Amino acid sequence: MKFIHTSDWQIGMTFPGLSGKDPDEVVRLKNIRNDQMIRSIFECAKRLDIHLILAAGDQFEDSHVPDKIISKFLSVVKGYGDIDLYLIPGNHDPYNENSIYKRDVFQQIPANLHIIKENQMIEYNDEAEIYFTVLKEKYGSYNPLDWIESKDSGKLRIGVGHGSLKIENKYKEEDFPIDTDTAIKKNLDYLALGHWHSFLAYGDGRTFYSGTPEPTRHGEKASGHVLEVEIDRHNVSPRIQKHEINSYTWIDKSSEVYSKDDIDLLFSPYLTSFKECVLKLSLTGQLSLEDYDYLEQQIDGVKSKVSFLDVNKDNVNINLSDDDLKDHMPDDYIKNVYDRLNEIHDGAEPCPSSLGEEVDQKMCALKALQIMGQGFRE
Ligand SMILES: [Mn+2]
Repeated sequence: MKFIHTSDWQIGMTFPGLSGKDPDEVVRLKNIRNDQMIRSIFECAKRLDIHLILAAGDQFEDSHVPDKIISKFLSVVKGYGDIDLYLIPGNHDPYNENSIYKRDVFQQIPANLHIIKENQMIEYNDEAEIYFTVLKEKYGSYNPLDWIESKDSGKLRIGVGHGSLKIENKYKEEDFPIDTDTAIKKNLDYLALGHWHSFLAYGDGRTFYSGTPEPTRHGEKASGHVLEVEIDRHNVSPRIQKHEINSYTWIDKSSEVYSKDDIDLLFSPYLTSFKECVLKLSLTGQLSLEDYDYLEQQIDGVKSKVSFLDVNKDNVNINLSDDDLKDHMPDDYIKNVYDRLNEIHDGAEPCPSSLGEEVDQKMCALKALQIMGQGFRE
């Protein structure tokens, strides 16, 4: 038996963190999630000749997703009539009285879309028993898969659920904690989980998070794909293959810059037509006046190559040379201040005591040096 395991589509996400950015790019990012991402998942299934997709919750961001976006979703699903999509409500789209799935727009749905509204087992093609688990609220401190019986009929046994595996430091008590031995205790050959946005293969070899097919933020280390799952028969380990779906890459990188070479090395991957990228750079280091100007030029160059760019260069110090100081300020006074600040920053010289003990002296000196450097650039 073969199927696709996916979860956390979060259709209708609004990305408040990107407010203030280029509105056209924000619209593009949202549209890809609401349309292209869904098509890509079905196209992937079609290419692999798979006719079953199991979506493990949080297909929609919340119950306020506009009808227009839902209609689009329904028409995309309808376009792949020979591929069945079974979805369970997660904590973002729970099946409660205000559920998105109770809206009028969901009254008429394509025949290949199966929205599970109660915990239930469904026999699939006489070869598998699939246990679908439904969340009815946003938070819960119980294992949502507890209801599954562990009886053995000889058929493949698959669980679909939404919540947090009880791995130490990785879950919260109100986040639908799932005991790590659930798959084994319930005699499941495969447990398809949703809620965590990065891929995870648990050590039992049968419990998996697919992760979101399209990243939602920085820090999702292993998102952007769906899982192709193949199981020969009951009590035989599943074989898993990841397939890439994502359009956008979210990169959050910290880097040190001390020279033009460092700057070139840092920016070169993004200057060669690196589209659909949400790039965040945090820079530290020290640059000459000339190299700092070069850094700014390179940042401007990358801006037009990626979708979104955030560069924090507050911690890049401008290192003024003796010539810089001489050219701009023949008076020794500024040079003496500059040398003194450098000594404080390097720890060779104590800071004037009037600043008090609470003050981070090195940081103050660095800040002052940066202000001086900036002053020289203007
Ligand atoms: Mn969730």
